[in-house]
Amino acid sequence: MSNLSKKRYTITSALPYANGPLHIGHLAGAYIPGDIFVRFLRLNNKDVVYVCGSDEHGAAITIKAKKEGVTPREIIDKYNKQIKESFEDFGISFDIYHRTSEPIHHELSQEFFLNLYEKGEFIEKFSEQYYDEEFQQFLADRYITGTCPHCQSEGAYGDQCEKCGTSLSPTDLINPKSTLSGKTPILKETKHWYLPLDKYQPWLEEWLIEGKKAELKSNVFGQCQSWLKSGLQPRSMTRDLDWGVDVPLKEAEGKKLYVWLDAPIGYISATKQWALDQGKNWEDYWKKQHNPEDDSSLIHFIGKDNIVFHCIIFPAILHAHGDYILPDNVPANEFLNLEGDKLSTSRNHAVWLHEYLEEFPGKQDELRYVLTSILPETSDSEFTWKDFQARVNNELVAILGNFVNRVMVLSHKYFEGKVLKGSDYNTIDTAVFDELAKYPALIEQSISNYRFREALSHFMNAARLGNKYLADEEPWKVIKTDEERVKTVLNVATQIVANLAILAQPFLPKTAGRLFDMLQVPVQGWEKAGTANLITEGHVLGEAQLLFDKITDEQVEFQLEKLAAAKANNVKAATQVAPAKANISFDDFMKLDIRVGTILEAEKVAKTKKLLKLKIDTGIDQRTVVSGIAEFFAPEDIIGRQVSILVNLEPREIKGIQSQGMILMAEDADGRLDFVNPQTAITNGSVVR
Ligand code: B3M
Ligand code: ZN
Repeated sequence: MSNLSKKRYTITSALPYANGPLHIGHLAGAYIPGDIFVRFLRLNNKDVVYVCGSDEHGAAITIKAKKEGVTPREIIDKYNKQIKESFEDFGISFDIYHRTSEPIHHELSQEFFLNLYEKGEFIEKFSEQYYDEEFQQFLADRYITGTCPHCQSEGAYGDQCEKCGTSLSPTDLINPKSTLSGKTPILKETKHWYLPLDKYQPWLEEWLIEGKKAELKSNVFGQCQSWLKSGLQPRSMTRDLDWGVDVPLKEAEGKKLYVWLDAPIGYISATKQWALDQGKNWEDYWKKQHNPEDDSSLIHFIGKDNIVFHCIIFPAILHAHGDYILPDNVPANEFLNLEGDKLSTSRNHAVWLHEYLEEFPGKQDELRYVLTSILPETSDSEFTWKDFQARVNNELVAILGNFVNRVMVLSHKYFEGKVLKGSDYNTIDTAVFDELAKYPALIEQSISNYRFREALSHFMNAARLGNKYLADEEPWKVIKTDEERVKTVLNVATQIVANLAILAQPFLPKTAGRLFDMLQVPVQGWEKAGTANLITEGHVLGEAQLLFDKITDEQVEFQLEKLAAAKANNVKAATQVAPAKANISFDDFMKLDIRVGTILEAEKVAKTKKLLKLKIDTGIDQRTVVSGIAEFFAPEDIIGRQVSILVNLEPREIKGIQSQGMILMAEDADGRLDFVNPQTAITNGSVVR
């Protein structure tokens, strides 16, 4: 119980990047564990705030925007909405789901930066950084790719090689290329503000390694230890980017805060907003001065790829600031795999939450149950649809659902839904109650140690206890000879159902609600769990409803086919190339007049999704061309680009605009477009042949 001895809890789950929908890997990493924990705390009348929100800065967002040819703002608005709705529908019980693009967050992040700046905590360093001359932009780590110096594989990023996992800095890459222009970037001097993590190393060793050895999960402790062993380096807290929180210094114009500086501060700004909305004081949940007796606990639920940020960098920032409490624990999970393969957004190898919710309406608890049973708590684990089906059918339906249903149906059949008491409890009954009384403490012990799989299996054992009791006592047979005994058996069984309703709340909130509803009793807190008289004699039960139904083979097949189709699509996209057309004569070819031109102006054509109206300097003249590229390129991003343009195509009217020529584009099997342009700047009007 030691972990749960605090009065107040500030609980966070990682802020998902608003650059794509949620999948089951996210749920199993940071959200289901956080939600179980929080629901448990609330049941125990703790003062809890559970915060989350979208992480809306960083290269994750701008790269996605580039890919979709829209602005970062459009990306974050789209995915924030989708993610928020999925969480709500699924039943993750955040007190607030906030956004790091909100002004209150920008202000607080800047305040943090200035606080550290004024204390002289930062080291200012000039460094050479890769710069894309064509795009006139410094390149964030993720905007540079090249060959990994360790494993020699292509396509490693400036911060990490995803093939061998090595963390890199951009200058480590062999043959670096800008992902913006595709060209080799140059090194250019720039100034940045570094957090001297090396300076905090001794403090971290004491606070984290010595102080938390006993509490941290072994996978978390191991990672922290190896980070510290290899020696911490100063890390830049600012970036040359055009999307993010402005660095609040005159001399840093155009620079932004490092996303991993502002994102965890998002937990605090979310709390601030929540407190404003609820008439609470946010400082109670975050500030040392408000917790003189150390009565607030801060706990971060995350996936394993975020450990260093939550265990080392963010605590170092909080420590340097000085006013804030530090995390008590960071129960990070490992990764969840799917059908024998890594979950992958880009390969569409995933179970998307919004799709699940549509395809299995009302079955939130089924997914919660299965994911909780297989949480990657200490090592990676795997989700398969067959296993999903088996766990739902053999456990939820056959044990929990079956037990509850029999109790309800028999009570109605024999006693019109009345809970009665016949003959006295016999030794079997009292043994069952004794057994039942153990579960609340068992579950509490597991939850307080972040062992949610184990906690759930205790809960299911309580359901098994009920199921077995009913099977052994056979009220459907005894009714013929001893009605008084049947009254008692169903009374005992109903008390078990009421206990299950309480115990189910952290794990299966929807089901718990339905149980209370069926029993026609008000929702009860944890303190009542384990007791034998939750339902008084004479109480009338509500209608019996089926809690769960079976997952069919067809449903499993459908899901497997979907995954197979995604796989086939990837293969097709990788290999599908249109066959060559019939030969033409050289003279025919020479009829085409293709020139290099520069895009001078670009704007969306009103009421169309695909069209941009471009003004092109062709060297010969300046002319208007309508081009179907709006889904891939934002107008402001392509001004100044050189393109190839067919200048002697007959003018055509498109949406009321005279289009004089055609921009040449490369198109892949998925319909993705890219410009066909010269690799170095060349005079407009140059002939392409
Ligand atoms: N958005 C990274 C991720 O989704 C990041 C977490 C931020 S938590 C402050 O993996
Ligand atoms: Zn590598």
